[in-house]
Amino acid sequence: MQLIGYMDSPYVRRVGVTAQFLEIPYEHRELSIFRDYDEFRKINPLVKVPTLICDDGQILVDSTLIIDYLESLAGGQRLMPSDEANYIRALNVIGTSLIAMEKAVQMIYELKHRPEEVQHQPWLDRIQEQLIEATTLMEQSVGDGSAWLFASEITQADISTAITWRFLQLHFPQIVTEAAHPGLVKFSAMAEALPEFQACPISL
Ligand SMILES: N[C@@H](CCC(=O)N[C@@H](CS)C(=O)NCC(=O)O)C(=O)O
Repeated sequence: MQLIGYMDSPYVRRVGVTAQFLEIPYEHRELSIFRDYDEFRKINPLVKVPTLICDDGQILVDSTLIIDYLESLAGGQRLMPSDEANYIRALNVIGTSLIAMEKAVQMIYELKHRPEEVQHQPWLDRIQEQLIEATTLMEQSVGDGSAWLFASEITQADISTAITWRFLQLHFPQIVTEAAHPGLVKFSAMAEALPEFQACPISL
């Protein structure tokens, strides 16, 4: 099984870290959707990361779907709370972090891949506002950041939140500041210290 994409993509990293927690081995292949476009296209014409090449050669995209598949490989072991109320809360937190990732990626594409003369400031303002709102919700979820969201067990909600914060700090530390998000700073440090996170370092 091959996981394609750099860990600088939060979507790739959440798949990588999840595979580590589930103890599912994979070969990691660093290909860029921009710099390696032609090579990537030959493997997956959708040119999206993460791309997972399964052992039977089938190709999967979308981090949430890939995680679903990994959990099936792990005998149905899920990094989710088992009781219903907490399960719904975990889905809510994961959804929020996925929106934060999406808005940050949209901002990067607007600012780095669209020429300045055709950038649309009202759209940028809107994405930035959504990003800030999502990060505020993430901060509220982690509280003071000293414990996992659902007591002792780490869940996908913790993984996705921590990965999102690290990604935001790489790209937008002036917009979503450490000073305004002390809980996330502490929470992220706790997560990044784990071997499963350290096995998926971000290479820039
Ligand atoms: N919903 C997808 C989003 C993945 C995504 O947008 N990845 C970005 C890189 S961070 C990408 O492939 N961009 C290239 C493109 O959209 O064409 C997921 O969860 O995997």
